[in-house]
Amino acid sequence: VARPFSELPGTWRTGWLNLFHFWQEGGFHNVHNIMIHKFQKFGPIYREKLGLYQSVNIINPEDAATLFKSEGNYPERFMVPPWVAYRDFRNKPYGVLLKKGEAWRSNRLVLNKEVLSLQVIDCFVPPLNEVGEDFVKRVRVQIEKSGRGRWTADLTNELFRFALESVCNVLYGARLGLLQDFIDPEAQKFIDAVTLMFHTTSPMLYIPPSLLCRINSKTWRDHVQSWDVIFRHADKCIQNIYRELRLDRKSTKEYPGILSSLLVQDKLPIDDIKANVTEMMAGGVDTTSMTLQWAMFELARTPVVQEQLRAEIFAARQAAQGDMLKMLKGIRLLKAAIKETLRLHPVAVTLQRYTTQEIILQDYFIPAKTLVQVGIYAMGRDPKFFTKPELFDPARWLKMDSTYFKGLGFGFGPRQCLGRRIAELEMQLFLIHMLENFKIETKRGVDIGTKFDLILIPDKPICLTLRAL
Ligand code: HEM
Ligand code: 2DC
Repeated sequence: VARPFSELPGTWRTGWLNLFHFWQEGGFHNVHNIMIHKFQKFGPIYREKLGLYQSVNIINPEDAATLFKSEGNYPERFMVPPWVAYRDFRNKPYGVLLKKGEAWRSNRLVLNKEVLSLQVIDCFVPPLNEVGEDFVKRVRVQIEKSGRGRWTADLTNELFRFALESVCNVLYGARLGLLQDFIDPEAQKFIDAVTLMFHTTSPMLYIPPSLLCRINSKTWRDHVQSWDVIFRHADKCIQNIYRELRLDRKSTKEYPGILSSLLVQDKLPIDDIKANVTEMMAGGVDTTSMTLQWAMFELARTPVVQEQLRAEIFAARQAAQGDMLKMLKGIRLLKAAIKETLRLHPVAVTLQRYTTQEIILQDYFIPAKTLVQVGIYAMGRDPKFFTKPELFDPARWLKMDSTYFKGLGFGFGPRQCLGRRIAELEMQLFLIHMLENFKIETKRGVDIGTKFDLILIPDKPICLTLRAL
């Protein structure tokens, strides 16, 4: 018979003391490394209490499988307190990110059809492809300007602009023009607001929403201002489309975009549509751009892999004869390279679920309603689950005997990432165009670490060189 919950290893008896130690260790930016340490110290399962929040942490793919298989039809993850607090403070509606129960599920089922389903994702290829091609044009201009056949830069903001342009072209069926030299200052403000919103979230992660508005700290005020900018700008974009629809100005494009489809269908209340489109617009900036930056960095450090991908892409291009949908079926290694990037550099340090019933993990009873976190960052770097984890080796995904519950970068099940298909296509098309046109290089021996800023990001600027092929 399994062991009782109270016998779980870990330092869960002293919540506030832990939070203090955590803060002392610079924990707010180091959550991912602290977790690796704790798994080394306590083994594959440990219990923890930070402030008022208790959790059980696991690292084993088999345990992740046990957790997700029991999650039921209304899975719940950790609700990021400052995000909830902002919406309650300003009286803004929740989208699927923060909804629960039936309200979450009914929204999510409608959105799945428009954002995630196989029937619709082919429609995203032309708009995303167009933005990918424009990014290449922009790089070419920069290379020309340099007069040296190459362009060296920190691409962070360029990639933010690319990512926002991409997700908006799919959401609104319209270009914002963010890959031109002079861009709408409002759009840049939106981009900066999303980054600041993430940045100000992490220090408030373990403070309950009810306390947050009352303390009125600088962090909280910056956080509120960031969300204000995000909601205001998203609302402006949404109004534009709404007006056009009402004036019956049909766009000339075949695919009108996710927002128009949702409005025309009329299956969700307008406030829910707005809340969800806002979340997708904000969720589509830092996530894909950071992943692409890491991907290019890893490819620059492993030129052999970069050449293999280029060869695969050239072959797929030949075979597809200009048919992009067909081409996307011939790039197995590139898809594996994106998985491999998310293994080493996941956006989310953990996946979390509240248990709905008692389950057994590592031979311990875990009661219902417990917050269980899967440490996907720690899992991706553990030699028990990935041989030579430090190597960037996309082919491992094609030859591993079992990938069972190991590729979890977008989460799992009915609550997995809503933007997954958009993100995957956007990143595949971007990398196709970049590798067809440029050699990606970086200075040797520069070590880039990881920083927790709610999402995981590089701890210093990554400098990349793009050389015309
Ligand atoms: C949720 C990762 C891009 C919108 C999530 C979750 C993860 C994740 C791990 C939690 C899933 C779970 O609990 O099982 C990523 C990664 C991305 C990415 C790695 C890109 C590399 C995007 C994009 C959008 C988006 C482009 C918007 C179009 C969302 C939303 C949720 C979510 C709305 C909440 C879904 C719900 O609770 O029902 N994402 N994401 N994400 N993501 Fe993403
Ligand atoms: C952060 O301990 C660390 O995709 C916490 O696009 C647990 C936690 C809970 C939810 C996670 C969050 C972490 C990281 C960022 C995630 C978020 C769920 C969705 C969000 C993973 C791991 C993200 C980035 C969304 C954000 C959409 C938003 C801007 C509207």
